[in-house]
Amino acid sequence: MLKKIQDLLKEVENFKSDSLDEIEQFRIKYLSKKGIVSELFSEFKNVPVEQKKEFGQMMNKLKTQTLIKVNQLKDSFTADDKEYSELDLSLPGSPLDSGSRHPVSIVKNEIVEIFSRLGFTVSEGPEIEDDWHVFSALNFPEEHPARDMQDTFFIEKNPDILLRTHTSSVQVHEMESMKPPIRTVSPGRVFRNEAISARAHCIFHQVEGLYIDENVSFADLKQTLLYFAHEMFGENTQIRLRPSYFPFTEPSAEVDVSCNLCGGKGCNVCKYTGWLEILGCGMVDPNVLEASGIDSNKYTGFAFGMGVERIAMLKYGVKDLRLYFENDVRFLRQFSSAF
Ligand code: 2U9
Repeated sequence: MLKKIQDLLKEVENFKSDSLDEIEQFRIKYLSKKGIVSELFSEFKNVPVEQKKEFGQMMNKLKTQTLIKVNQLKDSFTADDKEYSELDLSLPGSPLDSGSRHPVSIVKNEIVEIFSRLGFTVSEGPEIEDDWHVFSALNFPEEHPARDMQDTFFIEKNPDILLRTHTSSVQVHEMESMKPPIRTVSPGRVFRNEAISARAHCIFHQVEGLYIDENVSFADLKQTLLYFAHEMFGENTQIRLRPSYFPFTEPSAEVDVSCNLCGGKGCNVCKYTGWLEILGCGMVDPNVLEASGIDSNKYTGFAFGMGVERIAMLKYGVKDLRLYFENDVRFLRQFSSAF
């Protein structure tokens, strides 16, 4: 009996195969319920007492050596071979969940890209600001409602520190540290103390632009904005400027683009006016230039500002601003872009 086990151990040791089928047959021959190892174990009762110990040890050796051999031979196959042998090719593939940019980032990047083609640099700055950079340097009078707690988030312990309400503050830093010509856009997050609704949110994104040099005119502003409208909404887009008021620009205007859904005829998106408001703009008030140390007799400038969510709503036909902040992947995965 012991001699038989010795022979089987040799047979196991010498077994070689590069066929998965053959290896499986070998495993069944030795290790299955009715295989050689089980059959021999069932002989245990017939083994003389003085040989039982050695028989048990050799049988255990035979069993483990066979298992090791089978596993070694199976492991020697490449991952690909194994995959093919174990893969059910009739199963549907698992979907690849690739990420995509947030629609607000896509539109922000597109706006920045359009102005960079006109030579605008990109400037960024802090979201927590002081009163000077958000209000005083921008010609906001002391009693202006934006300075009110109802409209702006102030830091409780120091009313001079607040969350910026616009990215114009970044451009004040730029004017303080750079000499004209200055031609820059400032994208970023801004904060206003507003009740959240489909049309308003307490956090949103802006891109503001500033161009200061000698002889910068309102005509330069109009042509820059027309270029932007063509690039963003298509070359048949028209713009119109309506007089407005901002503390930091004089004269000031609000800018509409022709509604490209109805071609200007009127629809429910443009509320039957044929026009959609996209941004505000104007010539930088001389007080603003002087507050940052720029000679308003030598230099003039134009500025503009737009809400990114609003532009994205117009571009994608999104009806509710809150969708941008809910992070629902069913909404987010609808957007893809080169930007
Ligand atoms: C400096 C001086 C002037 C930036 C400007 C607007 C007009 C404007 C709004 C559009 C929608 C803000 O997001 S919104 O609520 N902005 O109408 N912004 S001019 O003027 C500046 C900027 C920087 C130094």
